[in-house]
Amino acid sequence: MKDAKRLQSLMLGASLLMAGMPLAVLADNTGGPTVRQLNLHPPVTKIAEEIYSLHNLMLIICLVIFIAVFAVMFYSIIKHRKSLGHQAAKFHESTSVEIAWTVVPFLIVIGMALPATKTVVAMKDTSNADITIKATGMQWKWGYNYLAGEGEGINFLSNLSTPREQINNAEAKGEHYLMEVDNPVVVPVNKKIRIVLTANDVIHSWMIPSFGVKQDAIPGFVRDTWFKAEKIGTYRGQCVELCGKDHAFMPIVVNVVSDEDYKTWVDGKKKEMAANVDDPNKVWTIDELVQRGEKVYSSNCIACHQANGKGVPGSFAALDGSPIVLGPKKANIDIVLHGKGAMPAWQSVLSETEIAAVITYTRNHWSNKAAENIVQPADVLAAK
Ligand code: HEC
Ligand SMILES: [Cu+2]
Repeated sequence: MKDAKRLQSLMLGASLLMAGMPLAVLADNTGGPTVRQLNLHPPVTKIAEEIYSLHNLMLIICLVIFIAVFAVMFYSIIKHRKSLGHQAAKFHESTSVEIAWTVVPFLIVIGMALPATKTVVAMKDTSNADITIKATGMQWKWGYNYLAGEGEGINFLSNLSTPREQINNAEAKGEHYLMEVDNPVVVPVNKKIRIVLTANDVIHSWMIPSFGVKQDAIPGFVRDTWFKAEKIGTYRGQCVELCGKDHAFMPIVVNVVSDEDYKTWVDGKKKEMAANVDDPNKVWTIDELVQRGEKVYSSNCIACHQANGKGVPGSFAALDGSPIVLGPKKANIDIVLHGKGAMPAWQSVLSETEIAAVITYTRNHWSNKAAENIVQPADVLAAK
């Protein structure tokens, strides 16, 4: 009885020590990994908090078992050693020992599983969300569609914004190296956000450590998860399923803002989208298309086909000198719209104008001079 009391206070002391320490160390960190980081990220959701205390609890239980088992073992070895003249007890089968070593681990496992199950069940409860956002994993970026709740209809692509010079060591690395994007997800604080996940090509995974959220995005399946951030700030994560060559280059950034800031962002984003809607019947000049196409190319195609249009031999086809790019425009439009093998389909990702622009660009850039050198949005619309 006395021993049990002592054990209890030991555990309490240890857990207090562990709970207080890491948060102070990581106080300035808002998501990305830090140099020599030792502990989990500071939690900003209830679930992340529960995961954190479960982690500490399990660690303490393991530590106590470790100490107890080794204490008994060393005590037995030393106390009963041969040099003391100890005689081995000669018995076979002991019902009481067998019951003890079955019941005690069983109780320990139950004691660990009960609180863990409670948290896992809460993690899966995506009902009654205030806002639903679809996140689509793509090689190598994330697409976001606000499906329901305030901001419904907003959609955008979120690309790595770290400059290539930093990646190639031509420039000093920035503060959020490889953990920054051009278009972060924005959500209001203290609202339940449901994230619906899928993927376009291979399996990706969406993770924000501070939210306690990690869910695979699987092509052809729809999975969901949720979070309710309780603190305004910028939180960062990464794709955590090895998804190919640029797996390290598809970070996730979520800005948690106040209700008013969220309203302002929604208004701004809607205006921006309205201004960007392209009329597919507009007739463009070749210069306009090439100019626009260059931007589309560098944010969507460059990872595979490369800046020099030579692709990666054996993996990604060259566009410079490609018979498809130089041939009739119909086949070129088809492959960009519908994809082929490892080449993604772009019809639901890019607008008709963007597709027409990027095709026109590839037909007139590098050494390419296609006979049918211009593709209009109307051509793309007709091919859909
Ligand atoms: C994830 C890598 C990837 C991305 C991103 C990508 N492509 Fe491709 N692309 C490929 C692969 C692989 C092929 C070869 C497909 C095949 O023939 O099986 C290909 C083939 C092509 C072809 C046909 C070339 C030929 O000679 O076979 C064109 C045209 C093309 N891509 C245009 C584009 C454009 C335009 C974009 C950007 C909007 C783009 N691709 C983005 C991987 C990619
Ligand atoms: Cu990925």
